[in-house]
Amino acid sequence: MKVAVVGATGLVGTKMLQVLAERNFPVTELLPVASERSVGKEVEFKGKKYKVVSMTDAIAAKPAVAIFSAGGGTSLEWAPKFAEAGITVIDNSSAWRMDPTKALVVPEINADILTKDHKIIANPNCSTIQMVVALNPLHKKYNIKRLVVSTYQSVTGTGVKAVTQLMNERNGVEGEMAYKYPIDLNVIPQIDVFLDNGYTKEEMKMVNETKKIMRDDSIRVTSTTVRIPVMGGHSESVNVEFESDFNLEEVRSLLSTSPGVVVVDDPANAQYPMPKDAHERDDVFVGRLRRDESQPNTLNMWIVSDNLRKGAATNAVQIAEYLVEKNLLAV
Ligand code: A2P
Ligand code: 11C
Repeated sequence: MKVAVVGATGLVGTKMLQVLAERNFPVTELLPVASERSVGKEVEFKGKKYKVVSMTDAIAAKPAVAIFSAGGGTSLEWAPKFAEAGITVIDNSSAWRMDPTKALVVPEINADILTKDHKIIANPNCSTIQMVVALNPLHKKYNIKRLVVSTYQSVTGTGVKAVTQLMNERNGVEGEMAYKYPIDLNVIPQIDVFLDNGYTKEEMKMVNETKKIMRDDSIRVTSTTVRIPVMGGHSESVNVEFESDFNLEEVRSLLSTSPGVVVVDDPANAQYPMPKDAHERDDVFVGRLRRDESQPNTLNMWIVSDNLRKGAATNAVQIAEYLVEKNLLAV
């Protein structure tokens, strides 16, 4: 199958290539796409070099699927052009996520909504994906009323520039700043721009995307998203209030048997999820499971995942795998 990866020279695009190769996605021809300035450059896939092509050439080659990770503006402009040519787009940007005509998919939760007519499919925000993978099995059992989430997000969520800023600061080298403030030895309680309601765009993504993916607008969500000097892997402290009471052992067992979830929760032996252990893993790691003793029916949990993998590339490739399995690709 012909596969286009748009944004193939970027941080997430490079991870897309790695994940496509690792999972042995049936790629017969790869079309790496990037901006005009990168056309002709080479990227590596399964030990072979491929030349970067332009958007127009990629559309003309009619891939079955195009996985986009080249920013919202690029997706808004180009995804419809691919879709018009019959190419199914899986888009990693925020451009289409809240469009009511577009599916926002985490395969473990709602891939069943996909049909052949979905030509632009949105991949959710990384911090949302890892949270809903862990929460959906609990929602099905106990009905979530309200979520209070605080995040601890890696600099890789911002891109190459932020990784460079952190390394420069660590090495005492002057350089371009991805953030307004130093990130090493610091914590920045702002991810993306502020909106009129005082929340950041990242915080509102967590609120809105969660309801859409879990197909339940009644879940109340409030979020504080924070950047920390960690190189890979987002962490989240989540306080979950259910409609009804829960059994902590049952919660543990539900999570342990849920696809994509690994429970690491052994306080006596100081075992809990940490970003350094989630690095290059596809799972969502859950620990610190305990009752919120301040009010009934409420659970505290700690959720960690590699933001570039399940938070971006792996989820997108899993969507593509589902489309192949269900024969939902047109070309
Ligand atoms: P390029 O390397 O040519 O700039 P990151 O988020 O890590 O910065 O990566 C962004 C990705 O999106 C890169 O592959 C980048 O290509 C690509 N990109 C940026 N603008 C465009 C565009 N207008 N058309 C196609 N690809 C683009
Ligand atoms: C971050 N979550 O960590 C962001 C990156 O909407 O896909 C991904 C932004 C998005 O900064």
